Parts: sequence; structure tokens; C-alpha cells
Amino acid sequence: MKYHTIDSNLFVKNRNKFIAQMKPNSVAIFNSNDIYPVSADSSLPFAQHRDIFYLSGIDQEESILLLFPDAPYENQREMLFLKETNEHIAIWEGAKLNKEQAFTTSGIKTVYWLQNFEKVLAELMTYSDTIYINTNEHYRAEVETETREARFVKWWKNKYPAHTVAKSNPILQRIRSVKEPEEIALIQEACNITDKAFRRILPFVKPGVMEYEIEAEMIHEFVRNRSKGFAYTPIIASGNSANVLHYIENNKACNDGELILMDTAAEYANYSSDLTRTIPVSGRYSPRQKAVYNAVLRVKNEATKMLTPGTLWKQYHIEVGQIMTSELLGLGLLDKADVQNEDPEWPAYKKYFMHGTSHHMGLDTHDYGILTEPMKANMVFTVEPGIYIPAEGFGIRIEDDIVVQETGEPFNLMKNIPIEVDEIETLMNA
Ligand SMILES: [Mn+2]
Repeated sequence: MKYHTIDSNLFVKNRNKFIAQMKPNSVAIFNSNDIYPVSADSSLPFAQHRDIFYLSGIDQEESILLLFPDAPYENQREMLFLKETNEHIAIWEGAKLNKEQAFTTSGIKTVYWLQNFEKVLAELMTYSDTIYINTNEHYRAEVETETREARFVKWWKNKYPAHTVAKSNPILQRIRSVKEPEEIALIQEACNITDKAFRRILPFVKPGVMEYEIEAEMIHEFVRNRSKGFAYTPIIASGNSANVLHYIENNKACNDGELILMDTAAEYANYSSDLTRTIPVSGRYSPRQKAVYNAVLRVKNEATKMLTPGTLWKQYHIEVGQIMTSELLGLGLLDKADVQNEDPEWPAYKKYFMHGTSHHMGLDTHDYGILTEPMKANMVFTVEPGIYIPAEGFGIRIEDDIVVQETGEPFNLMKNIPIEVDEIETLMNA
């Protein structure tokens, strides 16, 4: 791993939060992701399943975490099963965690090799009544591939049909959405790396630069700061491409007079950051571009203030919509009749701002969190309003990552990343 070692105390705390929600006499199991094949013997880079990482810090394929808090013997209460390693395997396949390293990483004392799993499990199943299976219930998930976790769930339920089944996912959604201070520090590090990359490209962008050249500058800065790379597929969209919300080709020339919308950010230690800035190719915004930019910025600043404990997701979006509506009236993009006649299910502002304002952010870029429950302190949200005007050849989105505070103003993890028109223009012309 490129990232610095994380204190295992974080994973001990995370497990304790999960265990506290488990029913009596129950077992919960979490699996690594597979390494996904391409063809022949090539594969995609490994990306750990965030749930096993959150609960153990184990960042390696073919790993299993088992929790059984009511087990009769103490050494059965938490266990890891890992891919076997020894000196011979290390030479041929590269270093994998040994048992001592697995303990240092996770704080878990009982570590077996994977080939012992079924036998050990069989004994534990005779003592337990309920199994916690980990299905993916994220509100945006559309998974066609059968994950290692899903494959395991099928096998487990089939092998032990007399056990009651319970769901891990709602517990994880709740505990993962409220971050520990160590997690906020890791997200802050991802944001700081993103800041460096953004400052690197500001003086680099000139008319004629290719979108992929900007992408290359960014990934260079990410990797040299211990990030694996982009936290999500980067969007570097000049001119009207910014009005294609999921434009990821990044293959066009950036022309004088256009804006570039960049939704690009680094991961660090599997934690995401999520940034959007929209900058002028020439280094100067036109008066119209500046007016729209500052309208989006005001909406972002007002929306940020609403990210406080107790705020309800649905009400938040209604209020942001009202602020956006008044900005669009000010810009002449909507008139009073548009607003008076609007469909409450699809208000007039949606013509120019058609996506949500915020999402939970953390180990996943669109992180866990139950959207019908009120916001809590130490949740991390993006704030990302935008105004998209195909008829004028540009779209503007501005996005920061925000921590809800128990009291006082929400904390902006991206407060150091240039955002004001003057600062961006000064840095681009430096
Ligand atoms: Mn986002």
C-alpha cells in the first residue's frame, strides 16, 4: 500500500459499533472483493470491498472477517481468514500479510489461513442461531457482476438453512455514515492531495490544452502523494461537454473562451475526496460566465450552512431548490411565469440544475447513509450545485466536501482549495 499505516484502534472501534447492533448468538461474515479478470492472465487493479476494510483494515484479496461476539471461547469472537503466505510464496507472488502483520493492521488476534475456513465455521455454526449476511442495498447500486460477497452469501445460506438470516447492510449504512476523527483525517488527506493537483493544473491550462493532458497532470500529483489515483472516473469537460453530466471521454481540445468543468479528486487509503471546479481556458471568465459562476457559488455557500444535525434530506433539497430558483431568476434564465406554473414534482429550476445537491462521502465516493433519517454530527457530505446552459456553451458546477458539526458552522474540508473567481484567475495567470 502507498498510504501510511492506519492505527488499528480505528478498526477496533468500528467493529465494536457493529457488534453492539448484533442480535444475541449471531455470526457476521465479510469478504474481500475478487480481483477482476480482463482476459488472458491480465486483471484490473485490486480494489478492496469497503465493508471488510472498514471493519478490519485488511486491504488484500481472498480475506474473510468473522464476528461472533457471543462465541463460547474468547478466541472465536473475531477472526480473520487470509490467503496463506510463507517465504516461498512471498518470492513468487509478492508479500501478503502474515499473521503478525494481520494483527498489527486489524487488532484481531485469531488469524487462520483461508483453507481452514469451512472447518472452523462448521463448529461456530453449531453454537449460533443467526447469520448476518452482507447484501448491497446502496440506493444507487446497480450490480450485474456477482461479487465474492454475493457468491459467499449464496453458499452460506444454502449450507446452513436452519439459521435465521439478518442484514448487515442497515447497520453498516448507519455506522459508516458517521465518521470517526481518524476517518475525517484520512478524508482530509485525500482533499489535501486533490488541492495540490488543482493548484498544479491552474497555471498549466492554456488554450489548446487537451482534456487528457489535464488528467495526466492530476494523476501525476496524486500518485506522488501516496494516492492510488482518482477516487472515481474523472470528468474533465470543456465547453458544451460540461452539459453531459457523466462525460468521461476527456479527449477534446480546450478552446479559448470556453470553461472547463473538472469533477476530479484523489483517493487516499481507500477514502475518497470529491471536488468540482470550473475554470476558464483563457485564464479569465467572461462577465456572463462570472455572473453564473458566482450564482452557483452563492447556492453552494447557502446550502453548506444547512448541513447541520437534524436536517432532513428531502427538506434540504427543497430549500436548495428555492435558493437556486431565485438565482436563475436573477440571471434571466427563468421568469416569474416559469416559476408560477411549475410542476411541483419537477420544479422549473431543474431545467438548469437537474441533479441532487449532496451525497454522503467517505470510503465510497457515494457513501453509505440512510437518506430518510436526520443528519448527524460527523457525517460528511458533498455540496455540489450546478447551472448547465447548453444554449450558451457552458456548464458550471462547484463542489466541496463538508463535515456536519455538533454545534457551529459546518466544516469545509476543501476550504483551502481555490474557489473565488479572483483567486483562480490570479493563479492561472501566475
Ligand atoms: Mn459528488
